[in-house]
Amino acid sequence: MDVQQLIDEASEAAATAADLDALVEIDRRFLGKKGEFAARKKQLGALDPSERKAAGQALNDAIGTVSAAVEARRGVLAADAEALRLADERLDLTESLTELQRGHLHLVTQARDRLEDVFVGMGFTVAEGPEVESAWYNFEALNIPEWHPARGSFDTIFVDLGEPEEVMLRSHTSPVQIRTMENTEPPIYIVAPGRTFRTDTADATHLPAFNQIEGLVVDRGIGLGDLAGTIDSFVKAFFGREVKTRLRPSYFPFTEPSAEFDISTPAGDWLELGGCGVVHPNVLANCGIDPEEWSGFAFGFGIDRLAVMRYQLDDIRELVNNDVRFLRQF
Ligand code: FA5
Repeated sequence: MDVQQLIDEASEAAATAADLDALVEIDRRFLGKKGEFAARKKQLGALDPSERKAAGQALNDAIGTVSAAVEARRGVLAADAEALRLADERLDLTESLTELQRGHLHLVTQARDRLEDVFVGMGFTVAEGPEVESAWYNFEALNIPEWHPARGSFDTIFVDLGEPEEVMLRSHTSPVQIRTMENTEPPIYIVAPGRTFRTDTADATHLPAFNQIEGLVVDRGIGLGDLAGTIDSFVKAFFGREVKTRLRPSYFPFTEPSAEFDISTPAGDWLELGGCGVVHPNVLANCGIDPEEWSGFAFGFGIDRLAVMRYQLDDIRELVNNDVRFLRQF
C-alpha cells in the first residue's frame, strides 16, 4: 500500500469512528508506536540515501494529515459526549411538576429535628439566639477575654463596622448559653441548635457556614458524671444502642474540666463529635448565677458532621451542593 492509500484509509477510518474508544483504537493502529506509520519509518533505513530524505518528508506530512483527521474527529465526538452528558443531567422541571413529586426536608434539617426530639424526650427545652453576635456573648462572657489566644482558634467572621471589631457572625452556638442564663433562673435544661460561621475554607470535612447544637444544664450538684451519662444516652438514642462514647481531656475557656467526646464506629475506630465540659464558675458568675450554689455542664457539636457520620457521606460539601439526585436519597 503506498503512502497515499494509507492516508486515505486512516482518514476514512477516523472520520467514521463511532465513538472515542474506536478513535483511540484507530489512533493506535496508524499513529501508535507499533502502528502503520512507525513501521514505514523503520523501513526508511533500507532506502538509498538519495531517496531517504524525500520519503521521510512524505511520511511526516502523511502523519500530520492523519493526526489532523483524528483530532478533528476527536473534537466532534467529545462535543457529542458532552451534549449527551448534559442531556442526561438535565432536570425537566415541568416533568416533576406534572408528576407532582413531593419534596422533603433537607438531610441536615432532618438530623436537627431528630436531635431536638431526642433531647426533648430527655427533658430539655429548645432555645435560640441570634446569628449576629457581640464580642460579649461570643467571647467575653464565655471567659474568653480580648487577649485570650482561644479567640484566634475560632476563625471568626466579623461584620465590617470598623474598629474595634465588636460585631461578628457567631462562631459557635455557645453564646446561647449566656443569653439563656441571663434570662432564666436555674434549674436550666436547654439545647440550642443553629447556624454558625467561621472563615474555614470548604473541604471534605469543613464548611464556612455550618450547624451546631449546644446543650446546657445548670442545677444543684451537677458534675462530670451527669455530662458523660447525658452524652451516652443521646448518642445511643440517635445512633443506636451498639454505639459507645468516650470523653478525652481537652481545653475550652468556658468549661473546666473540658473534654472532647468521641463515638465508636462499626469499624472499631473513634470519631470526634464535639466539645463539652463542666461550666466554668466565671461563666456562671458573668450571668449572675452563684457558682457556690449552682453548677452545670455544657456541650456543643456539629450537626453537619453528625449527618455525614450517620449517613456515611464521603464529603460534607454534598450537603450544600443542592444536587437533587443526592438529596432525594434521604
Ligand atoms: C466549639 O465550638 C465549642 N463551642 C464546643 C463546646 C460547647 C465545648 C460547650 C464545651 C462546651 P469546636 O470549635 O471544637 O468547639 O467545634 C465543635 C464542633 O463543631 C466540631 O467538633 C465539629 O463537629 C463542628 N465544626 C467546627 N468547625 C466546623 C466546620 N468548619 N464545618 C463543619 N463542622 C465544624
